[in-house]
Amino acid sequence: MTEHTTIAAIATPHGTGGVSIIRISGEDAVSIADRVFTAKNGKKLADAKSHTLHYGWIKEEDSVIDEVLASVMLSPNTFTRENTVEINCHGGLVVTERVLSLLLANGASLASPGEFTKRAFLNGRLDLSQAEAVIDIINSPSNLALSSAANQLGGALSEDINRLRDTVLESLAKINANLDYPEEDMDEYDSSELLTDLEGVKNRLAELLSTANRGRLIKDGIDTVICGRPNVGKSSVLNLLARESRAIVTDIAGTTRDVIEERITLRDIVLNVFDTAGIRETTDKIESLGIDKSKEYIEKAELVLFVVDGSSPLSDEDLTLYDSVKDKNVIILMNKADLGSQPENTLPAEDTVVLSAKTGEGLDALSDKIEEKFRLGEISATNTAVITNLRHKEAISSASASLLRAYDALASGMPHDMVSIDLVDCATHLGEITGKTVSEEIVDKIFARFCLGK
Ligand SMILES: Nc1nc2c(ncn2[C@@H]2O[C@H](COP(=O)(O)OP(=O)(O)OP(=O)(O)O)[C@@H](O)[C@H]2O)c(=O)[nH]1
Ligand SMILES: [Mg+2]
Repeated sequence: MTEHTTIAAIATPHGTGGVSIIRISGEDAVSIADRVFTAKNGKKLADAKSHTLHYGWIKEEDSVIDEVLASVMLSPNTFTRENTVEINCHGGLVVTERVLSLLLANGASLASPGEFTKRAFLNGRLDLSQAEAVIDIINSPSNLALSSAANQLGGALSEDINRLRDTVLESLAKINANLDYPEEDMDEYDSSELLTDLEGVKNRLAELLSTANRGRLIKDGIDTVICGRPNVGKSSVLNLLARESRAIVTDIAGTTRDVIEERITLRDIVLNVFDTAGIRETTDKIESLGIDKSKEYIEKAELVLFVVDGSSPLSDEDLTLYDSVKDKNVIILMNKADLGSQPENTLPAEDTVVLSAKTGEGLDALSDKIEEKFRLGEISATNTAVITNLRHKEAISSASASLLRAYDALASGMPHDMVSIDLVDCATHLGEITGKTVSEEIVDKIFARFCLGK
């Protein structure tokens, strides 16, 4: 499956900066670079040792385009496992584009999005889940998401999956050996032994699946709706979380009409926060449309921050509203704590955080409460594989279903040959994660989501 073209692309973001990097990968990377690069010491890059850095100029005919550093990294010890040259030029839009077009005019092809990483995968440098981790590292919204992606790039998930797949394949091989040579006096691979082998796989798959929901929240964020009566300080809470004046705040009830969305990071928790219109009976047409929207968003929320004005006694409206959200994942924010002590109330204390949107008091307690509700602490503590990718979750879920079928059939005394097909399915689904058993179409889809130059 090795590609023979040599590809080039700008690896740094489109814009101006100190330095831009143009990456070239493929058999002819060094010779193409030599056509446009003149070293100060007059030597050719073709004569350079691997992993060396060279100072010189990119020239078009005899005119200098830029003063650059070129690094030469020879196959196989590179990211793509191919010969690679990286040109560090000055970080201007025009100069970077000029260097790239010069390389394209001298024999390189423009890389498609993700093509460097795709080559790393095709050449066996990374498996598919590690390649996917590369894009997750780039897109990590928080430290927690980053460490889980780095863990995956390091091979934590692949090792786990390979080990499970090997166990399934070994069990299959033993079953087949018994079926193929029943007359040979081989050790009978009995059902209880088979069940024990598969039980370990079954339990680990269940464990991995149980991390998937939290994994998704780490990566994509928790959809969070701030709701409550008008004027209790919902928009002020949004502004506190966003650390900027994102929403209009006034002392007039009914200030927020439309839903305001903001992605925020609280410690390591990513929240997709929606500030909504305060809910009350109203004859104002615009406000009432806003209230309908509030209710729609509450319906879809994964977390509801229910705000009340903690400086005054709760109203019947507060309590009715709380009743309508109490079956969701709710945290009650007793806001305006700076205005004085909290009157007694009947809302569940274990779900309550005392907060002041004005002073920021209570923000730590809110972070603690969210971590506790979504059990995010366990993930940062364990450092083992966490399923953050929907494709992986689906594959594990299918593998687990096939395995369970095989396991249950064996446990109920079915003959071994009846379960082979489910075990083959299980191994195939596990192989989809690491790319051992995956279609070219899926591989193409995965890499198409990458950015240019990666
Ligand atoms: N002292 C104090 N005042 C607050 C606090 N939070 C909000 N306020 C004030 O309460 C009033 C209403 O704040 P908003 O954030 O606009 O309230 P809201 O819930 O978004 O209101 P609507 O959009 O109308 O539903 C404003 O005058 C804020 O300054 C707080 O923690 N302490
Ligand atoms: Mg508001």
